[in-house]
Amino acid sequence: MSYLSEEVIDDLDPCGEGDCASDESCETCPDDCGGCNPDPTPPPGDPCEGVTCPPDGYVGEPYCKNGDVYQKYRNYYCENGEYKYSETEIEIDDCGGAGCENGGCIVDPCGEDKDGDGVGWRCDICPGHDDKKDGDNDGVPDGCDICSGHDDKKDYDTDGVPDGCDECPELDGSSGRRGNGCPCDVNKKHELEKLEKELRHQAEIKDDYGCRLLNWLGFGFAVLGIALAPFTGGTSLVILAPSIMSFGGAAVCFISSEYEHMKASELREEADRIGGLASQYTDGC
Ligand SMILES: [Ca+2]
Ligand SMILES: [Ca+2]
Ligand SMILES: [Ca+2]
Ligand SMILES: [Ca+2]
Repeated sequence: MSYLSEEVIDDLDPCGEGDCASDESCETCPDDCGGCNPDPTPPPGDPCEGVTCPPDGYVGEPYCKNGDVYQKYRNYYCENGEYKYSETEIEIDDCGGAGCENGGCIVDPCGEDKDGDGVGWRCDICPGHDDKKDGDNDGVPDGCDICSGHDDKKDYDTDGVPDGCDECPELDGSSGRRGNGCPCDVNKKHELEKLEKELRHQAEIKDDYGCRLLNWLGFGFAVLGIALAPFTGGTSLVILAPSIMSFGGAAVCFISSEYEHMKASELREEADRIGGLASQYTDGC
């Protein structure tokens, strides 16, 4: 704090004594403080003023690096009136371990492996199960085996039930409801059973001596009738017809011409085959 009045200070530090006091300036006391400078030189203009840099952005093609995808990013700036740029490397795609190829992540065409068996979901043979486990080695993974322990690809009657599990391996069971590979056709079953019965009946006739005799007699009379026909004007055939019917064609001893040529043993074999076929048709469907 000053205890002196301004007048006293002025007196002590008058302008012109050679010392530029704090209350003096180039304007108030050029003698002590020197003349004021002329107008200062205006600062130079900004050289970057008016310079327009291109927009920042990615340049060049993406490329692979460390298994991921990178691309250069260019930042523009102005220096001394000229635009310049710096480039940085930016990871634009994380390939997540799948690897990078030709500037892009390697994409598995099979897609993501959702069940963890090493096969992408689009290529899974058996989604939700391990495709590599195939105990019966038929190419169908255990989890999707239709007929475990057998070759699913063997399906003789192509009804979708593999031979190994098809109770009717030679009959298309796609119409059946039990899924056992057997068809559902009651009419067919009855038709076959009827045929089997007829075959066994015909075999019995063939074995029956009495019937054989009757049939031979009937045949003999028929031949005789035909032989006499020219002499009797055909009337003998008419006369003999009832006899032929009563002997050869009589009731239980009539052999259908359809089975005439077959032996009794052959008829029984055929009956067995037809019977087996009939038993394969599902009943009560
Ligand atoms: Ca899989
Ligand atoms: Ca299998
Ligand atoms: Ca089958
Ligand atoms: Ca079948």
